[in-house]
Amino acid sequence: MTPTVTAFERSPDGGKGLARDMRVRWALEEVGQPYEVRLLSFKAMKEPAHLALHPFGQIPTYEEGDLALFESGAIVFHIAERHAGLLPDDANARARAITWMFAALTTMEPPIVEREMAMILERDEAWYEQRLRGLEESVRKRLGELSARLGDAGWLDGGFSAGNLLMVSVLLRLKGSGLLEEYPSLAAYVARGEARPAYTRAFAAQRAVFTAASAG
Ligand code: GTB
Repeated sequence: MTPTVTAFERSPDGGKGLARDMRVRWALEEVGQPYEVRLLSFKAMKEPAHLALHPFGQIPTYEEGDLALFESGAIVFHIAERHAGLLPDDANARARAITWMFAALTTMEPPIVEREMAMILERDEAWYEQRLRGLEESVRKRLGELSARLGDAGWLDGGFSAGNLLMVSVLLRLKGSGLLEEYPSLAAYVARGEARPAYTRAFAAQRAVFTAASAG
């Protein structure tokens, strides 16, 4: 059964692939599972039909037969469990890959998002510069720790996995900020993710939505 993913009809990121449908598209491309996309306006995301799928009125959601999921991490985990390629067979290696999924979403992503939100919402506050410096230090701390763990390996904990897919997806939000670039091994790690054919296909698909919306 072909799953359906929801995505922004017009992504505020201008087609940079930063919205969270991108990680789901990437996971589906990695495992070779075709999918359909239902595009939603901000208004439609808050209407009953979508709220029945997503209690918080957000994207992405994932529908497959009578299964409906929300939360990008849970969706990527579901895809990784149902298909070969994103989680190792060895039970311990699999548990470690899942640990990296949680690390990406609960340790790395929050300070990155907090910094982004401050840059959008708090820019006019008198204390903005000081707060921004503090938030950047929080992000640097995590990047330094992650960089130390990655060392000169290609991927976290062995081969490419759902943990690496989510970690690269999260770090991509920092691309061009200067912060990621302070850690060359992490910048190279992100570039390795972006170079994967599955990533390229997923990126092109979400970019095509933005291009079509801009033309229309
Ligand atoms: N924890 C949830 C998950 O992982 O699935 C979070 C889902 C979420 O934040 N969805 C966002 C959304 O639907 C889109 S991805 N927002 C609309 C709303 O809440 O009303 C977050 C996002 C949005 C825009 C950019 N951007 O423009 O760069 C990047 C990321």
